Amino acid sequence: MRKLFVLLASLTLVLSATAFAQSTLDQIKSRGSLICGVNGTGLPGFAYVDSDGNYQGFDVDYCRAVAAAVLGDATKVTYRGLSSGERFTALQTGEVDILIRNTTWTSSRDTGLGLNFTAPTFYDGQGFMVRAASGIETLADLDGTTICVQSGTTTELNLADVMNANGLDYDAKIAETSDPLLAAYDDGACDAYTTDKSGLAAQRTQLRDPSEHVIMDVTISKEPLGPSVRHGDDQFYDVANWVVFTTFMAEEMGITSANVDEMLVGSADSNVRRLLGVEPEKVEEFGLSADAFYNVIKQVGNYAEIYNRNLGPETVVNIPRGYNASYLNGGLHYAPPLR
Ligand SMILES: N[C@@H](CCC(=O)N[C@@H](CS)C(=O)NCC(=O)O)C(=O)O
Repeated sequence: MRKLFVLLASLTLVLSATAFAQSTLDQIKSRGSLICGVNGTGLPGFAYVDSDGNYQGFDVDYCRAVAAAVLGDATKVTYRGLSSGERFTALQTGEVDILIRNTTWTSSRDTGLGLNFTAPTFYDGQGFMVRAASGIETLADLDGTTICVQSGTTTELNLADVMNANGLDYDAKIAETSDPLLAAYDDGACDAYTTDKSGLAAQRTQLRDPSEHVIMDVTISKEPLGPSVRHGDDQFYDVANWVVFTTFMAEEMGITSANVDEMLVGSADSNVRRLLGVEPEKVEEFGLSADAFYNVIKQVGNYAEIYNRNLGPETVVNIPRGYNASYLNGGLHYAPPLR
């Protein structure tokens, strides 16, 4: 009996060690779904649950794109809604495979927190929202005001730096999640509300009367937002990074979800043929099937499609592309060669 117990215990150990040793990419494949950490409060345009109970948004589309590449099916995603404070622990402990949650790439998140960020999917910067009637226009006008700011974010740190550097006084009204802060701002408890400008555009739509509020023409930081994975997850990191590059490349090459099938059979351009897996080697080198990046474009689209669907002029958030244009149009998105 005792021997049987020891045998069972060692078997369990070996099995769990094997499970642990399995790379994230293999775990996703054997599980048949990607566990993606997204914004849990709901951020219009980026990650929110629609009236049918489905997750939607720009960040959500990148979860779907990674699932399309790894599993051949953009719907094979299990979403975990996370607050700012929860997000890094969720990734570190393996509760999620990847974090795609309006998260800024910073050095200490690379080093101390042990994350690896892919190329940014959205170049942002921190700004302020105020009541149009307040007359507040410049940073100096914020002297002596009360500012609503969320803890556990780069937002809180940048605000302190910039106000101190400019000798400006302020009272910070702080909360761990954004809902109560936004409500406090809407009720007049703060003169200004600060976060990433994309977050301002998204959250302004949730105020009682959005037209009474303006986003100031002031940007106090760089906030490159994008997906991140754990240190040591090199193969999955490469996959996630090149899924992002696939969306850039497809836009650069004029490949869309609508014409990708024509391109698949009709293109003589070897860059297109490699990306779509007609010449399979380069895609297969990632440990993916040859049609992995084709699936990203077919099922989710190129960067412009993803951007316009979620953040473009036809949407409630409507953020001009600015730095988020392709380098071909003067923006910062640029993919290295797939070869
Ligand atoms: N990009 C910044 C800020 C990210 C952030 O958490 N923004 C807020 C305001 S848009 C948010 O998502 N809040 C939702 C919540 O946690 O309640 C960071 O990575 O620290």
